[in-house]
Amino acid sequence: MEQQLKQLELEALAKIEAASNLKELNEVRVAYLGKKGPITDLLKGMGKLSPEERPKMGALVNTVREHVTEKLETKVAHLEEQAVLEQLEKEAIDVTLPGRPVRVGNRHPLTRVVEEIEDLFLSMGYEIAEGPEVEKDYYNFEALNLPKGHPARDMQDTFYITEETLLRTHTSPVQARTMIEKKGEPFRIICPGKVFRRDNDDATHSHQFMQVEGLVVGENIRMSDLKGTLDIIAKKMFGADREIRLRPSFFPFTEPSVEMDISCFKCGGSGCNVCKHTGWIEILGAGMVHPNVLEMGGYDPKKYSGFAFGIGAERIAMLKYGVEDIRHFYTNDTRFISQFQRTEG
Ligand code: FA5
Repeated sequence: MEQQLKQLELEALAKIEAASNLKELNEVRVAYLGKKGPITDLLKGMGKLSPEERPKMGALVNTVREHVTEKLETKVAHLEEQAVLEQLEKEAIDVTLPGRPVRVGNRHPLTRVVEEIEDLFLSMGYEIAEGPEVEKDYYNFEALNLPKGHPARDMQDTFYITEETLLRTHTSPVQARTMIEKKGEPFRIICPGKVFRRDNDDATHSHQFMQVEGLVVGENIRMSDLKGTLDIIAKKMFGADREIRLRPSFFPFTEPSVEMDISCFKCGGSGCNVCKHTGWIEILGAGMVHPNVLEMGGYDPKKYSGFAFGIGAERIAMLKYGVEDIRHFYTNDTRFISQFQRTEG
């Protein structure tokens, strides 16, 4: 029996050695140490041995079982480690491979135009002002010399929330608000922001669009100051060789009022489809602040004067980037927006 046990141990150890995976090892475990295995059989046969032999054989069986178990466990640990190493090898990351490109967004062309205008005016000592998009009728119209029932209100119909509250039709209410806030002190501001009108949407009109308002109030502010400032805007936005032209116009809050054209940047003034063969393109409304508006804002029109302008940001962006339909700005089609990536300047 002792001989038989030694033989079994050698066999089992050899099979463990030869096993090349966990499945084979498990088969060896079941075959030799399992309930139906030869070692268990031997233990069962112990009853037939003489009482003197029994403890010796019992100890021997246990030693064999321990050897086999130990060897099995060592081999299992080895195979598991092997498996982890193989997996690591297989899944190794090649850090020298080029990375997957990350899609980087870019600024919307309208944001870019507004920021360009802001930078220009900040560099000239202007402050940036803000005002509410849901505005009082008083600031949007009345404080701008447009009392209730004034016919010029028809030019800017809007969305009313109540009789007295509306979506602002232009950024000009910020003129009235800033004058009250500044309490008679001279100032220079620009105010970019969203405005709303009950206009039908088409290629050049939208019910919501952006304006940038400008307002300077102080002593001795003259029409020539306005003209010089507008000239700087035109050259900054459309190139150093742009000429400007002021045409008489009408706004109830400025007197005199003008509309500014720039010489066509495409044809240089000789006439093309961009300028509708006139050589000039209209880009903004402006004028000297009306004395009534100054007075309502708390400034003495005999001492103070001022100029103001209102730029349509979409109009500038359309001209600058050659966009033929204003609706492209609002549909959030990334194919449109991503075209402006390379013009970053
Ligand atoms: C005004 O809104 C005046 N507040 C501008 C102003 C300010 C004049 C200060 C004097 C002093 P107007 O209604 O012309 O003016 O609009 C100004 C600009 O907004 C236009 O030149 C145009 O570029 C743009 N605009 C007007 N309506 C629309 C619209 N429906 N969609 C897109 N842009 C528009």
